[in-house]
Amino acid sequence: MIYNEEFETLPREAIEALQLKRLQQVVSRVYHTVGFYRKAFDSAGVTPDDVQSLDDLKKLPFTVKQDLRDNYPFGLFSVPMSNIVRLHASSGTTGKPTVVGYTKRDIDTWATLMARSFAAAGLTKNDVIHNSYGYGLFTGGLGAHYGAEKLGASVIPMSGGSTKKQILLLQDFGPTAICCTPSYLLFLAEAGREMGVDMKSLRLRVGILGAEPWSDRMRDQIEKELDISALNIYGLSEVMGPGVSMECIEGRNGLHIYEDHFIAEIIDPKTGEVLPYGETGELVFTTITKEAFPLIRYRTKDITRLMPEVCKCGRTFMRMERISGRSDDMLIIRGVNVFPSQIESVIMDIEGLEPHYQLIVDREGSLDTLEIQVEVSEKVFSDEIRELQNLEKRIKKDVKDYLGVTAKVKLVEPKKLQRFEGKAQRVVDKRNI
Ligand code: DLL
Repeated sequence: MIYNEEFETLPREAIEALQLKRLQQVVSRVYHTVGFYRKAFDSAGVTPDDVQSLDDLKKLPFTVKQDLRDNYPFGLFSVPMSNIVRLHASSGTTGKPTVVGYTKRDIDTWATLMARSFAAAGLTKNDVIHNSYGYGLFTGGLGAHYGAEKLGASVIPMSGGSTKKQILLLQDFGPTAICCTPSYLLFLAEAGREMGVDMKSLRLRVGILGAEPWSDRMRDQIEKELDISALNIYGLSEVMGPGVSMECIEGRNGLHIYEDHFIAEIIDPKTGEVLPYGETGELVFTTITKEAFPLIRYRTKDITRLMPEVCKCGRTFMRMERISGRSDDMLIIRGVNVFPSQIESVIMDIEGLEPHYQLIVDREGSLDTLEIQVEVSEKVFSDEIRELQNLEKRIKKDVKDYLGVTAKVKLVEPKKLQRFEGKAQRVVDKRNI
């Protein structure tokens, strides 16, 4: 079902006309209400009147995470605090969190976009949605919650953690959909099996999974272990939270960007130049309807490409490909660039390995080194040493052949590596420790 048929199936020209009108409004508003933008536009020599076409967007300066930090906590809000009804924050790895604010209308827009996302996953008011995204400052929990309610579905506000209880409710409440990170769903599947639960016999039909990079191979594994359809949802707190884009169950290939609310661009992360449709680069978003915290040309650091071909589901919004990584997650091992998700794809193609891995980056002399730690299945673990050595060799060879990187490989016994309730941390960087 298409939740907002009148918007989600607009012809291309109508989408672009709507985007331009909304872009002009937001650019003028931030120029007059947010000191940071006025200064940034002035020093770039542009005024709101210079935006006469969508192409003119590229005249505007970028906004980056550091700008949010410099204006911590509320400096980029464009409405008085009395109009803010909700705050969220993302912790990040260093320093102060990034704070975002919402007006009443922003919360309603967000709920609508999440309801759209659930509908794109084939869900209706008759579904029961088990929400294991964390509730709190993280946008996952409340974002999915409001969307599920807006759709009219029954929502189970489970949040993360309490794994045994999660399994119990999955059995007893019979949810038809689950929201969590893909890595946590695999962990739940494993925990369920240990409790003697047949995870395939649950009523679950679909997973709305995101908040971290994951590969198509990981999707296959999840679908196999739980007998569900595993769909990809994307978003970031700065832009709104989950529900900036979502894969549809009909296409299952690329995520529809909600273009009536966000304008996406792909740029070369090194030069900042806008790349032609279809090329891979850094995703940049401009929000065109947000009231409290509009963002102009925000550099996400997420790497993907836009897919202009029309999807078979009938939605006309442009799709983005599954995120392959973040520009700041990219590893450079002896000059070769690799993303953790590429390593994930290679190792998950090899029989006998579990979808639990960690990448240890270190330095020997002046060279960076990579060690792949990956769990083997119970069955392989009980094999002879020689078999394990062969498996190690195979991983090394495949990683070298496909990615051009020489890595050390360490096979780890089942269930040895850390599990995560939220976003998985795949890379341990020992170089700066
Ligand atoms: O992770 C919002 C969210 C919650 C999205 C629940 C989906 C589901 P942040 O904590 O601000 O917000 O982190 C945003 O997470 O820039 C990406 O690097 C990454 N990310 C989010 N969704 C995906 C995805 C939420 N589907 C950052 N695939 C983003 C890959 C994702 N990476």
